[in-house]
Amino acid sequence: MLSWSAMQNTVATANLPTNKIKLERITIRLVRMPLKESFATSFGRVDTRLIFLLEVQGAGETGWGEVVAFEEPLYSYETVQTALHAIKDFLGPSLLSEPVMGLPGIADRLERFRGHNMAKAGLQHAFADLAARISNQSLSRYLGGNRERVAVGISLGIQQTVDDLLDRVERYRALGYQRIKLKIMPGWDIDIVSRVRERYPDIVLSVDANSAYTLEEKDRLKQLDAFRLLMIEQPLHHDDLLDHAKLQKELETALCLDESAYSARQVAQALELGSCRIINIKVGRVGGYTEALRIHDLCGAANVPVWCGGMLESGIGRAHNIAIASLPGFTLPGDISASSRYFERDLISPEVTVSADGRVEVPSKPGIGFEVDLDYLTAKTISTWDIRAES
Ligand code: OSB
Ligand code: MG
Repeated sequence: MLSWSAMQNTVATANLPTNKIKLERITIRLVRMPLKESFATSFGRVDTRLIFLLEVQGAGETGWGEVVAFEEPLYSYETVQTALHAIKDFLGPSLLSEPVMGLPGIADRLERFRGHNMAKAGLQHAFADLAARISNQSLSRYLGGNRERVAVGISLGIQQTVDDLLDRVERYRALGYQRIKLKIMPGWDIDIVSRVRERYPDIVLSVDANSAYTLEEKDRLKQLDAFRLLMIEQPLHHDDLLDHAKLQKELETALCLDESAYSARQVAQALELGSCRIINIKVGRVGGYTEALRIHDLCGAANVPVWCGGMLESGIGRAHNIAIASLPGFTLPGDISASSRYFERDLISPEVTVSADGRVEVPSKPGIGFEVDLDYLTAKTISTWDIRAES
């Protein structure tokens, strides 16, 4: 395995363009989008998304990004309001002060500000879309992606009854999703996984606990070994590595880190400790594309598969997920579902669709490759702010 220092300048990040771009304006929009169906996890329930959009302007082009934070600090400490504060008061102005030299230049500029990964990632999203459009290439190509389609799975929230869950497994399996992930928590775990596995002996199945267990409950988690799961995602504390390593030694099933894998440094340490055998990459959680690419490369060097996680994004965030999932190391299906799974109507056109064989097409048009539906977006916008370069 490559040492941490050898990974500082990695293949994918080294290939990112560093041409100079002057950013002129950053526009923030908060857009209210109710979910068609509420999404319940071990940390709480989400009924509606306050979607945080960033639009950056420079060199006559526009780039779009999404800050994936929720309204409440339950999945992570970041919220819509902390991201608003961080971007308006610190991160945004720092990008407008002088031209930036590509994504690596953005990362350098933001590095001195600690934390606020989702806020930083939203800015990297918007810049990457802009830079890809300026160079007239797809975001996928700009980032080093090489797939025309990405494999997708679905994440099913905790339901009222086992029958409700079985209905949804049937519905999404029939729609083609290649992997089904069940949210679990103590009391909604062994029995429901057993029922799903019994009815569907052959589907690719995984579970995600969002940190709902402690190492003391390892005997319960060991029972999951009976169900041939692809992985158990983030069973233990949200920033733990050591207990996950202890648990992984006692399990046959691969562990996957989500919440704990918030930086390349953290992932390098997880791999050295043996905390997991799979990594979920969310560009938001890790603070942007530059860090996501580092994680992609270091997992590749260690033969650890990665896949793209989701945060119930609007089509704009989802377009970014499709682009990163087109990189070669993303060998497992992502949590990238069709627009219609989340919303009555999405903010982009065309909407994201999933083929009968469980794939989403990677757009080849410049930037994110989808049109932003400005009329609909404006109708749903609750507030906006402009940040401009001081002249
Ligand atoms: O842990 O992966 C997670 C949704 C919200 C917060 C955390 C998670 C999730 C999902 C759904 O699993 C992913 C999606 O469909 O966007
Ligand atoms: Mg997760």
